[in-house]
Amino acid sequence: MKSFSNSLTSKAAKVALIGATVAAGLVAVQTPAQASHKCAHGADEEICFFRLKSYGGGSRAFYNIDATYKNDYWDGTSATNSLDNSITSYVNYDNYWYFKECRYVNHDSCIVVVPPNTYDTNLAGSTWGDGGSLDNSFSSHYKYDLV
Ligand SMILES: [Ca+2]
Ligand SMILES: [Ca+2]
Repeated sequence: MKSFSNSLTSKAAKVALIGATVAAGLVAVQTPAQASHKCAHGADEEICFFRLKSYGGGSRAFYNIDATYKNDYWDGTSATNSLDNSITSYVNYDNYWYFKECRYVNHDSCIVVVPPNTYDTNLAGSTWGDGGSLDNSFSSHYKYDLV
């Protein structure tokens, strides 16, 4: 009886181990290296960010929610110059979706609402609630509709 019991315990342990491995694999799949793509400058369903005012410097766009700009790079060409804390202008080309910009990564302090078909040519002209400039401060964003 003792060996039978040990056998069951061993099987249960193996199943638990496999479950943990599968769970770890799913987490890895859900965190892509970067979610951004080349800005199409007018494509529907995307928000396009720019490094300098008036849509200057590098650009980069998103279709979906993004938890950190630290792994998104201007024009996808540099592995050292990320969008994090370096966005100065933007255009939301989508006709339906709202974006909400966050001051920090992982959707912390998301205050700036970007309605469909809106833009800002120079974020240096706007501030967060505490007076800090919006310029070079965006770090992540949500995407949502009003329903
Ligand atoms: Ca990202
Ligand atoms: Ca920031």
